[in-house]
Amino acid sequence: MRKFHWAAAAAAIAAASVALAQAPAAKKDERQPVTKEELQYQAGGSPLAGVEMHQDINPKAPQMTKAEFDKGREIYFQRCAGCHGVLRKGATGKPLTPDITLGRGTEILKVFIKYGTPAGMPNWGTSGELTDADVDLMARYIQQTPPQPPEFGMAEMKATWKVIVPPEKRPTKKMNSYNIDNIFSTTLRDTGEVALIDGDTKKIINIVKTGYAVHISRVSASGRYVFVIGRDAKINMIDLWMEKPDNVAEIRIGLEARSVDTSKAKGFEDKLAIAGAYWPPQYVIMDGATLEPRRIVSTRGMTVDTQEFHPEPRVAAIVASHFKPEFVVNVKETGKILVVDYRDLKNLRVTEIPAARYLHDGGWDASKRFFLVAANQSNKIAVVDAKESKLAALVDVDKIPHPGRGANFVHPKFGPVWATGHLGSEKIALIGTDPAKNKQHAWKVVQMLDGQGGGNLFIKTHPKSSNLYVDTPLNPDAAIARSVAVFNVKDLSAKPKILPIADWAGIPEGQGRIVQPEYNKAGDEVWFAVWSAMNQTSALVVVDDKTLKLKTVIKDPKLITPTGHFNIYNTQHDVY
Ligand code: DHE
Repeated sequence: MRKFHWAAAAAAIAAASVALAQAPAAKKDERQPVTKEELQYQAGGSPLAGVEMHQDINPKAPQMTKAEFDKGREIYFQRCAGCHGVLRKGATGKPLTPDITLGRGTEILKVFIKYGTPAGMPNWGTSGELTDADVDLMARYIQQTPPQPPEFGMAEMKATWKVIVPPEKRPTKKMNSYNIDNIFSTTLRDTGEVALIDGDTKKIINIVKTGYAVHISRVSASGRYVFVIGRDAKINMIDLWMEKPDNVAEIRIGLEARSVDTSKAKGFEDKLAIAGAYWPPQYVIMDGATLEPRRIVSTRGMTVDTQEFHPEPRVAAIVASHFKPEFVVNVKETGKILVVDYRDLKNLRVTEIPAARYLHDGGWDASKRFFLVAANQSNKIAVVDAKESKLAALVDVDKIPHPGRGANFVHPKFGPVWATGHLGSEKIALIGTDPAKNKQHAWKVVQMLDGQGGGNLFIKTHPKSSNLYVDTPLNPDAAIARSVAVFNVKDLSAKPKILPIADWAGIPEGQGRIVQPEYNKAGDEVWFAVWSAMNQTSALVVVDDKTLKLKTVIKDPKLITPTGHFNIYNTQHDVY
């Protein structure tokens, strides 16, 4: 559906190009072309589609009724905002602010929207996703002044904050017989729920109601609480000590979000929680027992390289340091890493570390001193030294690194390494992480492995295992998206073994992408989600790590659209 129809588009593009050449010159665009895999990843729906926004009438823009404007806004936030930004300032996609779009005019914009471009803009019209009327509407919509979604401050947060079971009414000891360390919190993306699954018996313990399209689960320092954040910025706090683990508190910290974590430093265990928002661009520190919001900090500010003001720098990954009472907050569009010392929330001390654009996801090295995060538009990995609170290195890798939390193991030749896969290529980069004993290899790509193809999202190993699993859910080839590659970290010259996970689960061809390898606590089995559409069968597949053979398939009508799954012990201790 995202094929570029050259024959049909050639004449229109030629005409548009002439007109573009005559249009006022836009700033030089140094972004790399968008790959199919990246596009599929970025162009997810935003909860902002349903938010009422003010229509500012610009007499120079083509007229639109309120109904047309609202429809344009809805389509924009469902399909375009992920790449072009909430305020249309540009991110993976080009900026679409009126100073640019008014110069292009409706007819040229219609060509780009209908036919797409070789640089990665989808052919929304010829793919059948937008009608000609919608294309015309969107061409007019993007010439209007971008409407700004509302802010979300303390009053709005407090209005959504609920302590369902106050701390004094919670159990004083574990009230169930589950082996809590081996529970998995599995995202059921399209139903707004997580499934808590007993990793020992593979039975569902509870399906817990959460926000819309949960993104991640994180675990408190004690291992008792699970914090889940939805795309709609709703956080749910689940108590695993209850007879049937369930929600004890919830809050919304904005209108759109992806990241949450809790304080892990000695003396601060379970004391605080933190979440980062995509909109408004801010992070909030909360009470770790009740989610009461305590301190909100905006991330609006200057970009790391050109030092221009950015009005909507989204908060990407957040991790809690195990070393110091600090959170590491990664700000996407400014390319800055904020190290937030949480000892004194009133006189908050934030160290701003320059990295590169656009920071996305990452994880700790095996010693947990260094945090490695993808700067995906710069094809770099930024390394933060959490002990010194400063940048240790910027490492060049391949196209669009996407580590998830990455994978740590000891390379037979180069010592401790951390690995990342890539969205834009088949490469897996192994980076040396031991400046003390293997200085010559530290912060260098010591080896590149060849996986099955681009479209990798997650990669995983375990200290007790010699296998490295690499998924490829966004690869356009169904056979690759439905399988995973397994490397033997003791012999990296050998080709990877390919495990046909979706076939093993009996999921019909054309359905099911394999997402996120995750180990059980013992490190002897690996779980995968087979992610199908909402009206199709999905599954979780458990593989024996020693034999690489199928161990169990977990299927249940309630397991709808599983994506991420998080083992309690491994998430609590950052084991990966
Ligand atoms: Fe994610 C992690 C953002 C699309 C599943 N995702 C993250 C993190 C960020 C992020 C910032 C790191 C959080 C942290 O560590 O604190 N993800 C985004 C997006 O902006 C993007 C590109 C588009 C969107 O609109 O959301 C996006 N992500 C996806 C998907 O399409 C996935 C596969 C399915 C889904 O649920 O939408 C997906 N993202 C995940 C998962 C993690 C994640 C499972 C956690 C990985 C881990 O091991 O910790």
